Amino acid sequence: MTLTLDPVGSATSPVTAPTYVAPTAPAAGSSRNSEVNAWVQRMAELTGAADVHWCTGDSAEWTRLTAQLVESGSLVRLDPEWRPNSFLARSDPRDVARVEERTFICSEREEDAGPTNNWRAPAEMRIQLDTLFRGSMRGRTMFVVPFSMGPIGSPLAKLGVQVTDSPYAVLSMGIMTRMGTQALDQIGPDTEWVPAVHSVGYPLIDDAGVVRDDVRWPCNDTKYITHFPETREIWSFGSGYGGNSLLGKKCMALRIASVLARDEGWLAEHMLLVKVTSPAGRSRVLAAAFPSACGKTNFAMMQPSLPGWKVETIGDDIAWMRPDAQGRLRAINPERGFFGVAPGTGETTNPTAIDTIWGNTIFTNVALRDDDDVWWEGMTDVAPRHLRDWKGDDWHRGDSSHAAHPNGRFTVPAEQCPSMAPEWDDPEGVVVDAILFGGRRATNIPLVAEATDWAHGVFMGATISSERTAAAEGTLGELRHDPFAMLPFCGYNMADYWAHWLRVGRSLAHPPKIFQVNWFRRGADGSFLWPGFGENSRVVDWIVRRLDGRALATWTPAGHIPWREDFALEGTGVDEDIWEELTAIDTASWLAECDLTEQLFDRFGRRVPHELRAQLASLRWKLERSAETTTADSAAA
Ligand code: O2Y
Ligand code: MN
Repeated sequence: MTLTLDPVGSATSPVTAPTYVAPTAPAAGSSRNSEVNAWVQRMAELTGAADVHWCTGDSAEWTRLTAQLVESGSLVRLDPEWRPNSFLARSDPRDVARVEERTFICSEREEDAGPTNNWRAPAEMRIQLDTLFRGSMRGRTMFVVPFSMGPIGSPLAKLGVQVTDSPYAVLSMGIMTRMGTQALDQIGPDTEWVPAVHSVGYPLIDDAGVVRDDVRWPCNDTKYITHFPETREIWSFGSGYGGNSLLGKKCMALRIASVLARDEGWLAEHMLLVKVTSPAGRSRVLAAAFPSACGKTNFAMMQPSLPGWKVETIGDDIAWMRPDAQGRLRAINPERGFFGVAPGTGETTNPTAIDTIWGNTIFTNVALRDDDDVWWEGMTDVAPRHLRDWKGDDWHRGDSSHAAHPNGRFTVPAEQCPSMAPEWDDPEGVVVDAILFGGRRATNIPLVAEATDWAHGVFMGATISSERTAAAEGTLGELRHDPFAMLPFCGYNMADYWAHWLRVGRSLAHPPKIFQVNWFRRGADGSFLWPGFGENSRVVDWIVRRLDGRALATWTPAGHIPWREDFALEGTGVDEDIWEELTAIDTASWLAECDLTEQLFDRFGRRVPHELRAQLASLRWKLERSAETTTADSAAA
């Protein structure tokens, strides 16, 4: 429904910001929570929006908005025979990804944001935001988007309300969250909810009242993605893209939720969730953290190569995990859709994702085929002869430029994924049996290692790292730490977050076992040692047998690693020599890495939990001892 505001004036009559006309009674579509209504009113006044639309999230709204965006040229309707109810969006080329350098945590004290977050004083940021948002929606509709992160009514779910002037964000939030009336109904007079303000920062009427035409992808060169952890608010300005504009995802479900989780005794994590079932029919749930662009969606939708195994998807990006009354960790996927990277997703790498995106999908920054379907690098082995690239320009097979942007995306409802586990939207969540931490490591980190206990597992999570793979990212090969794969997503001081993990572990009678995995180790010739993809089911097999106490392992300073004889290698081409390389713990390079870990810890000073300093000291001691033993052994030989 649409609230009435003063008219914004014609193109020739300059106007000041429109004045909000308060409805005399709560308008249909407004909230039972008076704070929500008052906040919506304040935001409409601040932004000068021409009107206010409370989103219902129903199919009529979807049909109306998509039709409007097709009409205005912001969306291309794909051929409904190939891809029913699906659309292509092409963003402004300056607005193609999350902007970490423009992402801020505005806690009262800088040390509470910690050295890995950009920090601004809340009062200072509020002044800046007030200036930016004042009049930022002039001439536009402000959409009110109520959303639930987690199944409606789940004890683990959290509610939010986003206001936005981007219909693309509305449609995407409708796919990625439980959005609209059903979420609004959950917000009673005393219900906790997170306000999230978003503007693309492209008003259609300027301060002087001069009107301008809209553009295909409005945005602003000035961008701010800001979070206020103490007051639990999100303010995002200037970008219409992904994590910058779908505020339920990274902003709410990770940055703000990590703070809520700290205060309430649970964990908000950048983790996929899968249910794995062995040939014997025993099911286990694994949560796994990998830094961005490490193939999380592929793992979440894995087709196991090991006969008899089944992997079912619960979530591909975010897990909320809470201790239950039995002292186990219970998890939900707070999202309702996938915002997956398109390039590299193909019939061979991820056939399940390809099946998922049959329709009802918004594609962003991928290429358009002449027959009005989509294409991207890696979708098929051979590119179509002619395409329109992600910018809408002519593209011919053999051209050196990318047809799709490397961060091109598909946004699709999770329920369309054929590998979804029936429990994926169970409001009670699922019990987590194991947690995996992975990075993209060419060296040092073995294929898989089991932590000796929770504190060792937290140490593994805190030291997740990847080598830089492109010179553009810095010195090639240099180690980049991404603790818990949460570096861009932790809403408070990362060292306090480690302490929180240790605290949660102590509160669990039946904690999940923790493992470190690495699919990306390379041999001396630079080639990958492990085939990855569906073959990762062999690692899953070993992990699950470890949970059952049925797999053999060798102790190393890095944790327990598999016995080759007890690891399902047949058919992989991984021989004894390759296995040695895949699992080698080289003392000298591990000791050198300990120095880098110390440097990481030193950035946080005295806030690093003593348990993690002790883990580092113990690792060094074990490495030095194992070096002495090896030297003594070879001397004896
Ligand atoms: O660039 C963006 O806005 C998307 S980033 C993203 C999207 C889905 C899942 N994970 C990520 C990420 O960066 O971790
Ligand atoms: Mn992610």
